[in-house]
Amino acid sequence: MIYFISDLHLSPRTPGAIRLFKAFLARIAHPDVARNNRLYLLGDCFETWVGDDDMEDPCHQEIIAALAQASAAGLAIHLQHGNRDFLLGQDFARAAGLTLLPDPYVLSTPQWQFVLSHGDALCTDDEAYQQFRAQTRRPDWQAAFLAKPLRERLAIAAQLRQQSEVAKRGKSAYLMDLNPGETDDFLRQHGYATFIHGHTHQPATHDHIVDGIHVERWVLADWSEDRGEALSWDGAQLRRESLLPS
Ligand code: LP5
Ligand code: MN
Repeated sequence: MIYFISDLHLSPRTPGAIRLFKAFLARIAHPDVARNNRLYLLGDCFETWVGDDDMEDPCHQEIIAALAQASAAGLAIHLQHGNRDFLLGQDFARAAGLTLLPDPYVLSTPQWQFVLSHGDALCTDDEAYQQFRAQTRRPDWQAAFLAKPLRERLAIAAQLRQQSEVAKRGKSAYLMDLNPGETDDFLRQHGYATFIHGHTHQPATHDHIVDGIHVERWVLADWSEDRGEALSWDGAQLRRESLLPS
């Protein structure tokens, strides 16, 4: 099975979501099945990530240990960056036993082709966000940010989160969604592969007709304290699965 999840937004303030995630990992990385499974994390696994030197945080330790254990059991784990955790780096990847993927990433399986992305890059109507995104993805900006003391980076991230919540109140749902024309171009550029993404927190399955070809777009749900969601591919079908506390 191949599993896709995104937008877990894990932090010390989400003990319920962390429990759901650990239970999910333990199930799909059970020694009887781990080697037959694969996990794709499509961004915003963490509420924020300010640099790999923040791995000492006990909450981060707990999540990294769970990922490393699942990986050691034979589960292949792949991760894309989200807009909140784009600073996850190779030190984190090594510690968690996973590989970092580019965004977008084309996943070819013997039966089907998928294109995976966090999704934020296609929200082009949200100009304020795209400007912020372009700036904060620049290597010189990131180097300057990472050179600041950890405490200061944590404070900046907390401030940015607050500013983001305030900014979103003034934005319409349409503005924060993927731009339809950009999405069609994206599907064309990626061979009309089935598109799986997160970010918008608007779970749905959309049908696009691009150049007369039917293309599906599966939007993953974000997680909360008492519910997660995984999408699974068994070689024939995509299925949504609710993850609930045991
Ligand atoms: O995340 P979410 O769902 O709330 O909203 C996103 C967009 N917001 C963001 C910001 C993140 O929430 C917080 C980022 C924390 C990162 C930690 C590392 C910091 C590194 C920085 C330096 C390398 O992504 C939101 C979208 C929404 O998705 C829907 O798509 O609308 O966009 C915004 O809120 C952006 C605002 O509109 C503009 C913000 C201007 C802030 C300017 C400050 C610049 C100075 C930066 C100082 C480091
Ligand atoms: Mn996001």
